[in-house]
Amino acid sequence: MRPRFPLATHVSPTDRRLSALVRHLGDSSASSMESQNPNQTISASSTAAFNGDSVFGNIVRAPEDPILGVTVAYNKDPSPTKLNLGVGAYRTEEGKPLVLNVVRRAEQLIVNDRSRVKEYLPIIGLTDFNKLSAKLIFGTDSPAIQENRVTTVQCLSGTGSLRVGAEFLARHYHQRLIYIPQPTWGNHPKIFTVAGLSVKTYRYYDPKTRGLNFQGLLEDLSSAPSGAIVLLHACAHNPTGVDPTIEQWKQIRQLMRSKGLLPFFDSAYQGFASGSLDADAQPVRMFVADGGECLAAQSYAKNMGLYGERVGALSIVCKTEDVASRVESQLKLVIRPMYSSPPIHGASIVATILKDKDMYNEWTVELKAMADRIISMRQQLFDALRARGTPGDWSHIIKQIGMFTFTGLNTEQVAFMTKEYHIYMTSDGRISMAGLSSRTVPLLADAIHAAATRVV
Ligand code: PLA
Repeated sequence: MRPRFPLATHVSPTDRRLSALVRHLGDSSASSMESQNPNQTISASSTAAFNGDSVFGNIVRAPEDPILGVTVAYNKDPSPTKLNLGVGAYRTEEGKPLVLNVVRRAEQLIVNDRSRVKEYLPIIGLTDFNKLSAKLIFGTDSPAIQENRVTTVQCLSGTGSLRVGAEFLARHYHQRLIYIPQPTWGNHPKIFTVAGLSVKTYRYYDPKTRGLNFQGLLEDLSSAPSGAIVLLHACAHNPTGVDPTIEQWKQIRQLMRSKGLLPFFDSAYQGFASGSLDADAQPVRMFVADGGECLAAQSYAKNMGLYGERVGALSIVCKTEDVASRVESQLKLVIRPMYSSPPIHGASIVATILKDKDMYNEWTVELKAMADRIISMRQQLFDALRARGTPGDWSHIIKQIGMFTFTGLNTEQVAFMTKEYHIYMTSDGRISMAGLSSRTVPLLADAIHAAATRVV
């Protein structure tokens, strides 16, 4: 319901007229409160509240989030065969969320260690966690780390790391323009815009080839103004599952460095693309190896299955140690008024695992098993569509990498699959391969077959 009067923050002549009207109409509560506090501003909204209307009555209902809203709709569906392939969250063959064994072990160690306390962490988080996170993404022998010119701050998962990085850039970087791929993760434009950056897109995906539009990408980055920030998915591009080859990365790096474009890597899937943590970090390491500067946002949501722990890191690689320490001092000023300091539990789990050789190895085995299961789902879905003779070329299902397949199904086909088959996915036709299992592949293949033949 809309309020009767517009919101106001100061006393305008209209407000005075309205409060006089309220008094005239005998609303004693309103007039008595006014007289108790002469400094209180009298607004039309407060008069609305005194009358029993909400001061928030004019708030328009927001739409659900395009990705997380899929789960909201899924949860409401009573169908026993419903399937959620919306959000990128790993499920086992039994369709259950997975807590890694190594994570359980680390948690047990943490719980048993009575010397651990729940004091506030420093503004930038757990020192060990930050050091180990930098090594994980830049490599243990990274010269930038050895030269102390990387600052790493613990943040609230990948999203929080992007947000802190964006806010820092908006305050301190000379160029407030960021280029993001077209398409990209739906939260990217929102994160950067709300931080105060201007967002433009560069061509990335070619729907005709279902592959990279490399020419378009190079052209768009060539015409970007010098110094512009460029958001790059470190690996397993979301939603397309299409990554540049190492040769293409080399050209992208050359172009960006020659134009002085600032790379901002989003690394939300390290280890999930190939199953190897080092292989998936190669593009980032290539940019760091040339001695140039860059930012990297890391998430442990997917590769350690720590989704709800909200654990991630932002690293800024600088030219010198002195610059890095000044950058870090400013990052603290960004973080402190936002959430003061990050949570301790998730970062302790990560640090425990990364610190211990045996646990680290166990993690890599479990991570590889998740990546391999996703790859096997790709093959099974592809085979199932071929067996059904589904019209179209579906080879992109096995060519794309990471958590998602960008199927090419359109909005109507997606809506049809949800309505008729209770299969939930984002409206752009993205499916989370990590949510599939051998048991559910036939259902999905039937649904895609029906959509491809009946909804055109
Ligand atoms: N960056 C990319 C490219 C992502 O895909 C996601 C998560 C994040 C960052 C942020 O993850 P985090 O904050 O949880 O670490 N994308 C998911 C979930 C998996 C989501 O939308 O929040 C997705 O389904 O696209």
